[in-house]
This record gives sequence, C-alpha cells and structure tokens, in this order.
Amino acid sequence: MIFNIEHECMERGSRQKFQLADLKNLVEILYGRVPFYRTKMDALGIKPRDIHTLKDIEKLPLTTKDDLRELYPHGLLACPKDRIVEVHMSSGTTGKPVVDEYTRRDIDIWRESMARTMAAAGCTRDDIVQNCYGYGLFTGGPGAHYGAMTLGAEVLPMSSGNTARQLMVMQDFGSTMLTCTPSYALFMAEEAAEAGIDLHKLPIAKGCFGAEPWSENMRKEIENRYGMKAYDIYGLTEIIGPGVSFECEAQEGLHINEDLFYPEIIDPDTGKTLPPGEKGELVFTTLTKEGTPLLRYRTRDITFFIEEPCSCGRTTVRMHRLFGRTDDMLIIRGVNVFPSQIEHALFEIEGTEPAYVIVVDRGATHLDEVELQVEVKQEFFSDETKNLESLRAKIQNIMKSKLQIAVRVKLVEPKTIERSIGKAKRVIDNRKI
Ligand code: DLL
Repeated sequence: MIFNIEHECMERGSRQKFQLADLKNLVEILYGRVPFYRTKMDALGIKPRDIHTLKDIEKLPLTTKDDLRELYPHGLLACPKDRIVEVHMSSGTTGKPVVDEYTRRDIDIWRESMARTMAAAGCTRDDIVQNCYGYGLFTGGPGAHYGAMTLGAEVLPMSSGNTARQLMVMQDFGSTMLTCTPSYALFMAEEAAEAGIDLHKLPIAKGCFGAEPWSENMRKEIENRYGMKAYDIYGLTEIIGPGVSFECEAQEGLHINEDLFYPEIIDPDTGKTLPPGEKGELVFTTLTKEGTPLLRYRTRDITFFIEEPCSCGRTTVRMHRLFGRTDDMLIIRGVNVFPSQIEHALFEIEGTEPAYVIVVDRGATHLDEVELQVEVKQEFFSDETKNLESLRAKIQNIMKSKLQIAVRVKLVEPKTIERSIGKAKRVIDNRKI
C-alpha cells in the first residue's frame, strides 16, 4: 500500500520544485543559526542567495561524522533548545556518540517516513507488529513504533532480547509482522526450531529488517524459516533513524523519501558528485528538519541510484541495497571486499548455517590473512571427517573464484558463534592499521 500517494507518486519536476524551495530555506536557516555552517560556507565564499538550482547543492559544504562528534552534544542545534522533545544517539566503537535532537515537527516527519516504510511492506491497522528493535537511545525501536502507530496497527513494544519471551508473545498474541535486525530474526528462528515451534503455522507473514548489512541469501533464509516476506529498510540516526528509504513489493531497490531527505552519491575519495547510476558514497541533506538539520551528510554507506520508474507507481528515486560502508570495506592484499559479499557467497553453499565471523590478521609474513569461521550443520561433525574436509575446500574455492581472496576456513559446530540481539558483529580486524 502507498501511504502518501500525493508525495510518493508526485511527478518528478514538481517534487524538484518543492525540494529546491526547502533547500533554500534550510541553507538560510543554517547560515543564520548554526556557526559551524556559517564558517564553512564563508570559507567557501558561498552565501544562501547563491543557491538557485538543485545542482547548486554541490557548492555547499559536506558534513562528516567527525564534525558531529566534535560538535557533541548541542553544536548543531538550529532551533531554540526548548523546542526539542526527544533525543537519540548512536555510538560507534570509539569517540563521542552522534546526536539527533527532534522537535515535534521532526517527530512528525519521522512518523510519516516510517508509515510510508511499513505501509510499503503491507502493514495496516489489522496488523499486530512485534517490534524487537531496541528501545532507548537507538532509533530502531521508537522509529518502528511510530510507524506502526501512525498506520493504526497494534504494537507490541518488545525491544530486543529475551528470546523465549519473544516467542511466547509471538504465539500467544498472534503477531503478524516482525521488526528487528535481520540477524536477530534468524536467531529467533533458530531458537524457535530448538523449542519445537513451527513458525510456518503462526500468523507472522511479513517483516521490516535493517540497521545492518544483509545479503539477498540472508533474506531468503529468513523468508523460508518464517514463511514470510522480508523487506529491507534503511536509515541512520543522524538523518532521522529508520525510514530514510525502504523496499516496496517489487523489491528492486529501496525508495528514498527524497522529498524529506535529499540524496546524492559522491566519490568517497574526491568528494565530487557522481553521475546517476555510478556507485559511491551516499550523502543526505535533511530538507525539512528543524532540530539538528544536516547539510550534505556523508553516510559512509556505499550504493548507487536506480532512476528508472518502479512498477509500484512511486516516483521516488531508489537506491540499490547497501554494498557496505566505506569503513567496513576490507582490503585483503589489495582486493576490496565487503563482508556482505562474503555472506552472499557463503549462503549459496549447502551445509553452512547462517552464522559466520571474518577474522583478519597479519601473519609472520606481514601479509593479510583471513580466517572465515563458519558454523556448519551438526551432521557434518557426526559424519566422516572427509565430508568436513570437502566442505572446507569447497568454501575456500568459492571465495577464491567469486571474490578473488584466499581464506582459511574454520568450520565450527552450531551455536558456537556469538548471536546478536541487535547489530551483528561480523568482522574482527586484528591488523593494527
Ligand atoms: O541503524 C537506523 C535503523 C534502525 C535502520 C532500524 C533500519 C532499521 P544507526 O544505528 O545510526 O541507525 O546506524 C546507521 O546502519 O549508516 C548503515 O551503515 C547501517 N544500516 C542501516 N540500515 C541498513 C540496511 C540505524 N538496511 C547505519 N542495510 C547506516 C545495510 C544498514 N546497512
């Protein structure tokens, strides 16, 4: 279902007129109220009156995660402090967290974005949404909660964890829709199987999954285990949280809510805008936010735009599902690989379980070495060792032929790799670089 036909299906030229008006307004506000942006624009010799077309956005400064960390906690506030009604943060492994401060209107923008996102996955007032994204400073829980409520669905605000209770509630309340990270969805499915619960017999029929990279084969795995349709949803704290882009029933890329979040793709090395269709770093400008609006924010996420019209009728530009982040791309002896490519290749192989860790190290030779730890089905351990050996060789050969990397494969028994209730940690990089 399309939640907001007027905006989502607007003729492109008309949408661009609104985008330009919003951009001009935003630049005016940021120049007037946020010293960080005024200084940056002055250094570039650009004034708000220099913005005449959408293309002029390229003259404006980019914003980075480091800028946000330096301006922690309130340095990017663009409205009086007493208008803020909610705050979220995301913390990386190091440094200060990045902060998003929302006014009432910003929360309305978020509700709208998430209502569009969940409606596209088929959520209606008849649904019972089991929301297992974490509640708290993380945006996942509240974002899906706002979206489901806006659509009139019933929300079970479970948050993440306590899997036995999740499964009990799923059965007793007849949840029809699941929202959580893809890795947690799989973990719950494993626990269900262990507890003898047949998920196919439950009413759960669809889910919105995101917050971490996942492959097409991981989608199939979730769909098969639950007997559901699984949708990819994308977003980040700095821009709004989940709801920046989402899949429709066609599942051929994620529609960007571009009337709210203006997207660009740049070359991550030069910062220059790339032509449509080229792969690069995704950048967003929050066109209508009031609390902490951002100009040309570098997400570090890698994708490309799909400009062709979608069969669903929405006219918004789509982004290909993420390939990964510039900061988790592994360079193994000069070959660039994203963990999601390793995952995709791995899941094609019969006998592996959807749990793996990639450990990168530098050995005595100072060359990069990759160990891929993969869980395999229990029967392999009870069978003859030659089966384990041939599976190990098969994985090694596939990694070599598909990704051009040499890996050492360590096959481990089911349930040995740590499970995650939120974002899974797939890579351990022990190289001190
Ligand atoms: O993860 C917001 C979110 C919550 C999105 C729930 C979807 C569902 P952060 O914690 O700030 O916010 O992390 C944002 O997570 O820049 C991506 O690198 C990654 N990410 C988010 N969605 C996807 C996705 C939330 N669908 C960062 N596929 C982003 C791949 C994703 N990576």
